[in-house]
Amino acid sequence: MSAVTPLHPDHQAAELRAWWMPFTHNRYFKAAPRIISSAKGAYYTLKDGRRLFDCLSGLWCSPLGHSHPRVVEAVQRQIETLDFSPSFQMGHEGAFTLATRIAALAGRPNDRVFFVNSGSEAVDTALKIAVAYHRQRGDAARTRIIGRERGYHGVGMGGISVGGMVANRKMFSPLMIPGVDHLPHTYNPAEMAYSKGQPDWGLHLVEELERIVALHDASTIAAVIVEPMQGSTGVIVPPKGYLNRLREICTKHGILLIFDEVITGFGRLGTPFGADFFGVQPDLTTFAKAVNNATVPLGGVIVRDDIHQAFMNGPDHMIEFFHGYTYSAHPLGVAAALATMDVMRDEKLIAKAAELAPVLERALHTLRGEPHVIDIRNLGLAGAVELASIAGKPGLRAIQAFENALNEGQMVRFSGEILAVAPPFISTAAEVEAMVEGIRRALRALPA
Ligand code: PXG
Repeated sequence: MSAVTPLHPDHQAAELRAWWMPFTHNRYFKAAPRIISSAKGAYYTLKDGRRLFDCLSGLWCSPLGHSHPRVVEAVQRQIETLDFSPSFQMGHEGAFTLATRIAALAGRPNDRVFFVNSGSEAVDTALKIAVAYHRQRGDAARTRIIGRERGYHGVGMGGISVGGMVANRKMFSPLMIPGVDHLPHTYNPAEMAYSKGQPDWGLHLVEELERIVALHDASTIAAVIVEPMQGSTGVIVPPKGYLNRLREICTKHGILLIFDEVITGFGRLGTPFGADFFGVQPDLTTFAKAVNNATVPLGGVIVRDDIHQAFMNGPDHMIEFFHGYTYSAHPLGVAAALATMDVMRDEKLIAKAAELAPVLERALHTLRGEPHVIDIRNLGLAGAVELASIAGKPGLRAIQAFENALNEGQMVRFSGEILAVAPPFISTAAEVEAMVEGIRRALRALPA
């Protein structure tokens, strides 16, 4: 007797066999594949001809829509001029320009930017900088990192360790970095269901950091890492005052505060960074995704100047930080980022996201009372609709809603029982409203 699930005939189709798809129900997908063939602006076209509105801006990463002509042109020009440039012991001008512009956009013109190729690498890099910084200062016992339940910080060994999504952790427990603890998540539907924007309830939960500090002693803690708004776990919005208080507690104990802004960076909340939205400055900021509209993989870490300075000692000819990637500051990624930032500035797209945010909030909350809906949350140009599970089949309801939405021309994101939306900044108000009406019909078409 074999414990292996027999292959559905389609799984054996030569063209679908080899790619083991990431974060995907591979067997389910390959039984009924959904193949994207092209994208332009806010719409995808599938191989079967269907045209779909891009409700999540790719995977939260393409706020300009797809193939923006200025980004396309910049990448084309770059590939003809300098397709690759080593960034170990050499540099190219675009990377210096981009670092300067990102620090300026963040309102931190004196700070430094370290480039990587993904959000996961940005997180692992930030954790390394945090621990190494304390060591550089002679405070080498500060090694612990505090994450948060339901946090998502990518899939590197550091990221899954500080992250708080159980499925991403349970199979890999022996690989976790030691000395990590977690704050409780702040989601409590009994207290905050259907909140618009930041919930009034939950500020007290931040005091758990004091308890964790008392348990381990501040002298052992290097950093706290949180997403200003938890994105992947379904738009979990921080309670009013939570991040301000988190900042206070970290400062009081000499603990670095890392904001993982892979989703909230570059305009998603209608401000350049989440830090601007909440009026709370972290010490380190990770970014990726929207920095270059996801045209070419690129991410990075913004580092407070004095943290960088702590590494600048020893002989000048010595490497100060033994870290980096072959593709750090890849010229194509950099060119795409410079063009993306130009477009955001010239088309005032961050202000556009801020203008669309109330349109999304109003429309999304009209789904209250639709079949199986148990909560609706929103912040900036992002929102989530949570559905009640089918008894004994967790996750299936959201898949069905996702498939129904595809039939309505809407490509939403689902995860667990949550539908998430974060439309492109170039969307019109009418498109945002049409997206919500498509979701409404998708919900009404669900089995009882
Ligand atoms: N940090 C945060 C806050 C993220 O949201 C990562 C790190 C990792 O980034 P990379 O580039 O390594 O994937 C992320 C990624 C979703 C979804 O549907 C979210 C992410 C990625 C894919 C899908 O919510 N976030």
